[in-house]
Amino acid sequence: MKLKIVLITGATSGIGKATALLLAQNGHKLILCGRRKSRLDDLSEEIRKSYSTAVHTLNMDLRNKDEVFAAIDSLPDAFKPIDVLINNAGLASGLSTVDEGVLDDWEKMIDTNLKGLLYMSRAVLPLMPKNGDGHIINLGSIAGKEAYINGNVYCATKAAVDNLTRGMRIDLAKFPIRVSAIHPGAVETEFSIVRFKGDEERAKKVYDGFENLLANDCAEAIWFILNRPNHVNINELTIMPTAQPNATTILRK
Ligand code: NDP
Ligand code: 8X3
Repeated sequence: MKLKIVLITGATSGIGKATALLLAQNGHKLILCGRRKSRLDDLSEEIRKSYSTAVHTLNMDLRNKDEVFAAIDSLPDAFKPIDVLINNAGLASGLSTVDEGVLDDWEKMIDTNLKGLLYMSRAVLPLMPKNGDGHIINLGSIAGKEAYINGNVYCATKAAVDNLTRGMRIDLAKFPIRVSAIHPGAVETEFSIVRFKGDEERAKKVYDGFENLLANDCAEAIWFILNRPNHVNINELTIMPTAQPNATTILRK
């Protein structure tokens, strides 16, 4: 695969960070985004030292459209022709039935998982080359394919990402810009710590007694998608732990 400029949202942790490291190992030039500046600084330092790859960081909150557009506007010319956008940042906040739902949690999820993804895509698209190298990969979830108990709004945001991916693919085929999605099951990252608002003990229990996916399993799937020739688009990959045959079934020892 030719060397590309790749923007990854949510690169400070989990799947985004693993993807950044895998792409850096392979020489790609990276733009890394997230709210936690010290994490962005540490990761870019690690990448520069270990792989001598060019890295630029954008410290911003995806929920704030002015911040998103200003951040993209601030890119040095050398980072502007963004070939690949990985819309990875996202979160679940809380786990409760819809009748007891916390409005602030709903807004966080809708604003990050859906509106943030849209803002970033809209800001980046004018910069993407229209020569066949452009590619967007969205992070959906098995939660967007199947609803599960108490998942309501999180599942709805991921179902929206799933259908938005289909719409984007139709709209952008004319350039052509490829559009793909990955839909993982349970991956042990900071996801559950965030969902349970810092309760690490409760988060750990989500992954007890079975072999969950690792962030790197998702990074490798992204790598596979990106490495297809320009005439091949992987529309989507659903990636599950073997012990999790669907969203609601986990075989624990
Ligand atoms: P992590 O919590 O480890 O990482 C989430 C990333 O998103 C962080 O880098 C975080 O950065 C970033 N982020 C969250 N909110 C914002 C925001 N408002 N602005 C900018 N960045 C933000 O979780 P994962 O790596 O697991 O999650 C990555 C994606 O994968 C998400 O979209 C998630 O929904 C999806 N997914 C996860 C699964 C799992 O089981 N873990 C399964 C299926 C899908 P920071 O806090 O520094 O801003
Ligand atoms: C994250 C996976 O099943 O915990 O999207 O919602 S799940």
